[in-house]
This record gives sequence, C-alpha cells and structure tokens, in this order.
Amino acid sequence: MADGFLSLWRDLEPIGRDAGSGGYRRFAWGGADGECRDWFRDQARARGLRYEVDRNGNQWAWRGDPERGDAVVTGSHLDSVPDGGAFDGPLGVVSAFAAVDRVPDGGRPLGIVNFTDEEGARFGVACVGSRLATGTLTPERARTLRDAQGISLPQAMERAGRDPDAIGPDPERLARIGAFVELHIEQGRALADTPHPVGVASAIWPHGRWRFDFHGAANHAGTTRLEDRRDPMLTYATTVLGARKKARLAGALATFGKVAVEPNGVNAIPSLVRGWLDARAADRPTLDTVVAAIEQAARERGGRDGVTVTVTEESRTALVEFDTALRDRLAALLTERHGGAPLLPTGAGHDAGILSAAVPTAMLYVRNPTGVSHAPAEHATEDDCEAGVTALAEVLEELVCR
Ligand code: HGY
Ligand code: MN
Ligand code: MN
Ligand code: MN
Repeated sequence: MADGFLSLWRDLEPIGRDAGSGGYRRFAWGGADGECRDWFRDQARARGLRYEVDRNGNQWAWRGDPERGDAVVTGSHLDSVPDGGAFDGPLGVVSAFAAVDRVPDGGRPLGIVNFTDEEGARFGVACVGSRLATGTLTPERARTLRDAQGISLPQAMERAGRDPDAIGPDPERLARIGAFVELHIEQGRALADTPHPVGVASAIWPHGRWRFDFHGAANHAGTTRLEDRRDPMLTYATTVLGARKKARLAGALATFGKVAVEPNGVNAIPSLVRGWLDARAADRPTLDTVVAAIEQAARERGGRDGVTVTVTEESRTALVEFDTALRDRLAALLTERHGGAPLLPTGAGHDAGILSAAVPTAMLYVRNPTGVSHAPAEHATEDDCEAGVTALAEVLEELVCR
C-alpha cells in the first residue's frame, strides 16, 4: 500500500490539535499521543512491516531482517510542545512512511521509528526515548520524573499499557542500525531565502535545561511592608531580564519559557518561584559562561532580596557534529539530483543528535517559510513537503541499495 504524503498527512494531522489556539497538545503517554501511536502501528501493519515497541516505548516498523545489524532507519517523533506546530516531529515520521513506500527492496533492511517523548513537554526532560536507549538518561532518573499533576513517568507509561520496569539502555536495538536519517522541518529561516527546499544538518549546538528555584517568604500582599518582604518573584523577574542581556553579550540564546509559582495567589507574596532556563550556544565554553553568569546574578540579587536561589541542571546535550562521511554523501547526492542542499547548523535538539553518539546519523531539513517553530505558525508548503519525501527516498535508496 503506497499512500502518498498528503493522504498520510491528512490522517495524522488533526490528532491533538487545539481548536482554540490551532496548536498541538500531544504529550507523552497522553490521549493524543496514544492516537498518534495507533496511527503509526496501523501504517506499519498496512504495509506488512514488522511492528515492534521497544522497552522504552519507541515504536519501530521494519522491512527485512534488522538482526543483520546494518539497517537504514529513518523517522522522528510524534509528541509536541504545548500548542506546538504541526510539523515538528510528525513531518519526519509521515515522510518516512511515504519515502519507504518508494524505495525498492535492496540489500539492507529498512526501518521507521517514532521516538517517544522527544519534546519533554510533560516530564521536563527532552528526548526521553532516545536518551534511555543510548544510556544518556538512567532508568532511575527517568522514574523520578513527574508531570504538573504529580503523575510520574512510570504511572503514565503503565496507564498507556507499557511496563515502566523495563526501561533502560537498549544496545541490542541500536546495534541493528547502520545509519539513521531524520527528516525535520527547519526551525529557522536559513532555507527560506534560498532556492533549496531541502538542506542537510551540519551540527547541533550544545544546549541544556536548568531549573532555577527562588525560595522567599509567603506573606500577605496587603499588609506586608515592602522593606519586610522576601519576594522570590522580584528575584525571578530580575534574573529573566538579566539573562536576556547576558545571552546577547555572549552571542548565546537563553529563554525562561516555563514558570511555576507557589502558592500562586493574587493577594499573596509567593514562597517559591520555579523557572526553567533553556540555554544554547555554538560551543560549550560560551554555553557554560552564559549559564554561570545568569546563575551568579540570580544568587547576588537573591542575596539582596532575602531569597535563596538553587539551580539544578536537568538535561544537557553536547555539541553534535553529524557523521561527516554520511552528511557529505547525502549533500553530494542531493546536489547532483536537485542542484544543491545547503549545510545548516541548528540550535534545536533532535533524537538524531542523541543517537549520533551511537550510530552514524544525518538530518535533512525541509524549508519553513515562516521560520517559526514550537508555535502554530510553523509551516511547510505541500511542494516542499513533497520535495522532502523525494529527497529522503533518494537518500534511503542510496544507502539501502549501494
Ligand atoms: O527543544 C528542542 O530543541 C527540540 O525541539 N526538542
Ligand atoms: Mn521541537
Ligand atoms: Mn522535533
Ligand atoms: Mn527531534
């Protein structure tokens, strides 16, 4: 059965879209994520591919015998950030099925994968499925993760019919993969101003997430004199403003995009403000410098406000430089066929970045005229999506048959 890209896309696209915001709410092990996983399973079975779910919940569809150990695998993720765009993740999985349909049987097995919980929107750590498989997230740490309602990752997995006691490193599964190619919408505008609908990833910036806890003293908003307050919101707000300035000076990126306030009452000075810093830079020294500067400034301001600041590193990804032989081979193929495929660095993390520590990995980017991502305005034209499928099919055939 060879469904073209559009019919596959129309099947999956409406799942988890919020009618109000137009964004997607597909959070790991939740209802919409479950529907997307059912879609993946049905597509695999409709093609007669061998369907499997691994110990960490990642879904696989195989053509040929992956035990050979040199499979060519493509895919991405189906979960989203809160009110995310339609393409981040799903474009890679839908394109994988559409491309595999066009690749003739060759010597090497072909696989399609959906990595679970790439965005970390529900439990806070990104790329849970690929990090567990590669051992860069321990099962012990993963079992401590909780969502905003206090539901733990094991409870969520159990409710979705998965055994949380099974999670952990999966070297046997990674040993099956000879090469992994992830197609992803570009999260930026580098391609938008070029004649090329498809680019090739060169590197992923070092990046990470840090949780800043600002501990103050809860009190009455209407009776506590200003000079008597220990208001963590003040320290938090100053930290956010300072982070922007420090990032600009360092040539880095710093975002405080998520915050929790306790007890979160209009007429009460909070006792705790919890903010998450997402920081990224082209190299590790710059990243470390900007995070350290933001942390130091937070503590200094906390000292003046009577607020104690604790900082916890939640996750970190080192600089990823994709396999140059594989990257250059794909860039050369796409240039020969289509006149060019720009090499692009990115600040966005991907499962391909996590996997690159264990297997030869490459990424293809599809042009995004808005450049926007992690928001409903994220977009790719039908023509460019088709160009992405064509490029992916050509790349897969090159790897499978030659
Ligand atoms: O946050 C990221 O860079 C990715 O989209 N998970
Ligand atoms: Mn994303
Ligand atoms: Mn993504
Ligand atoms: Mn990804």
